[in-house]
Amino acid sequence: KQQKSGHLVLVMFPFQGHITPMLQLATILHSKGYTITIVHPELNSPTPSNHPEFTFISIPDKLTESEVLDGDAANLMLSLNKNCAIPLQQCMKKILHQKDSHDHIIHITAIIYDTLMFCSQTIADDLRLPGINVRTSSAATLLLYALFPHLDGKDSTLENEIPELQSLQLQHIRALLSQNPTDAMLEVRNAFTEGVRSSSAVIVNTMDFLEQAALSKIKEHFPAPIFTIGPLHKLAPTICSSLLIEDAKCISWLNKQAPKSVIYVSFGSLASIGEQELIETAWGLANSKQPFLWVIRPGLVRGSEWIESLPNGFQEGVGERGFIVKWAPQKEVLAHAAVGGFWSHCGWNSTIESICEGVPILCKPFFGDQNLNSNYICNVWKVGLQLQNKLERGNIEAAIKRLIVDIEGEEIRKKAMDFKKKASLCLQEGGSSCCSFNELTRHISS
Ligand code: BUP
Repeated sequence: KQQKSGHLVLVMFPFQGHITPMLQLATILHSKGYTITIVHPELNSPTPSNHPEFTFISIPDKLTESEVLDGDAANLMLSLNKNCAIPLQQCMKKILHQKDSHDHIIHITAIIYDTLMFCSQTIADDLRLPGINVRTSSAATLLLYALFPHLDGKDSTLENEIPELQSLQLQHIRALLSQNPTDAMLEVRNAFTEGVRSSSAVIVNTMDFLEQAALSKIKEHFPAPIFTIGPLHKLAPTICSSLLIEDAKCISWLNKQAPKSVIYVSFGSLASIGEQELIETAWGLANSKQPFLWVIRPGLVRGSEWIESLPNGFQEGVGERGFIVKWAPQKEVLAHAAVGGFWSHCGWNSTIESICEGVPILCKPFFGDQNLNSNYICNVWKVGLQLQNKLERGNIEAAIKRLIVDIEGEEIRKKAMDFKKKASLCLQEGGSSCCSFNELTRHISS
């Protein structure tokens, strides 16, 4: 049934860290009276029966198994956008020719698309519809995209030449840069920045107080209004869109642990480690003597189905002190009083979920924007510390003690708790995200 505010078509990028925030955004917009249609590629399709309030339309993505699994993110994004462009356009045209139960033509008020589904902006332009770009990563990452053309192949002296970089600290984002970016990388970057430049608005899942400096710089590079409406997971807390089943037994285990004693370990939905790194992590956790909750996702350990490569004697040695799950109810875990620290890969969702609960972070970034997020966590916001060097049991044991037991960890926790308060203020009436959300709905209706 068409609701009074308008009809929004949301286009999803099919990976965990993108599906969840998009569904959260859909839920919030629906609660404001919008009719929601979600268009998604076939890969990792969400479960429509969990959301009877939305219409779901699946489009063929023609991705091959090797494209999905070979790990080249830029090529995957290009294929996905190339393969989905025509089906997406046909789908939009079909929606525009439909009639509702009162025989009225269905209008589309705006196409709201994940920044990585950049083909959507061209389709919105062709159909003369507003295209709204959704960023599920930080504002700093967006700023970086504006700066990439000045950065590739350059050295750190540029930090002094380009003032924007002072807040980004070039030496910490080196992993995001490339001396020889591939053609695919350059094409993807251009498509991202073009998408943001031509969109009618940009939604960023962040909070003003976290990224004030980057946000004001972004405005100099991109003309579209930016709406900072995070943290989305707090605005739509009931959304569960996990591709794997959450293991709720870990909450009963957490209930038995002392306050702020547990280190929660999760490397997100995509990162992988080698067998030796798994062994070092296992002994580092065991030797720390702290209780730990560890997500070992199927696929986390390269060449291993699940936990068969855990070292002999490890599970017997840690006994009840350690709990391993395939997938955790992460937001509930981070909000639990027993959790004292989060050893994280620093994906953006995990970063803000931790900040919102005041949980200090032990950072071990793997790729992409995780390096930039880790730099912000440790050096700018000071709500975490970096796991130095490689995954080695001695480093791990020492870092966990620094975070959970030492006075240094106490200071970081105070800062993290302060951020928790600030994050909750953003969502209250008159708070920055609340105001930004109201402005967004005015923008959509204008
Ligand atoms: Br693992 C795990 N339970 O056990 P990020 C993750 N999550 O709910 P990404 C669980 O997945 P990139 C688990 O709460 C977060 O919302 C977690 O998103 C949830 O990292 C999401 O943190 C993971 O953005 O990589 O998607 O792994 O850095 O590419 O975003």
